Amino acid sequence: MKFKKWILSVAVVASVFGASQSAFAISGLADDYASAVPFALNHELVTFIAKSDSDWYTYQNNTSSTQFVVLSALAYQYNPSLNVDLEVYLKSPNNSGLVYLGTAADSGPGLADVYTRNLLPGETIVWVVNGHNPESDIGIYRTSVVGV
Ligand SMILES: [Ca+2]
Ligand SMILES: [Ca+2]
Repeated sequence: MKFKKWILSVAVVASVFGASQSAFAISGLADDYASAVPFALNHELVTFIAKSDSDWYTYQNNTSSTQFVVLSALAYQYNPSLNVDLEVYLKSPNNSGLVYLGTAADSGPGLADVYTRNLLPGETIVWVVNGHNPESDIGIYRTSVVGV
């Protein structure tokens, strides 16, 4: 069941975006939680990871229902020389601290790292995109949060 859901998630990530939004950031933007970029559901961003860079993003479930969300990060246009990783945290409504949830399994260069979770009403999921090798994984990537 869990595996099936994961397969579904990947299919959704692959199909949901007709036209992606584009914004080219530079190192120094969204480098920590305080400057994290807030996402709406079913939003994708194309941006740049610099040397030793990390980019922080957040999505809050503002609805009254639990949402199953799929986070992903991958090299733009499947560039096989770029491997980005996805680290995930949770902020609950009555706790200001971040709880580390885990790092998505590494799919390797050019491929999507995917993380899924049921997000309760009010919860905020926080994800960080890093170069797999911070010294050499530099380039354009895409990241998204999709509700299934
Ligand atoms: Ca950054
Ligand atoms: Ca990776």
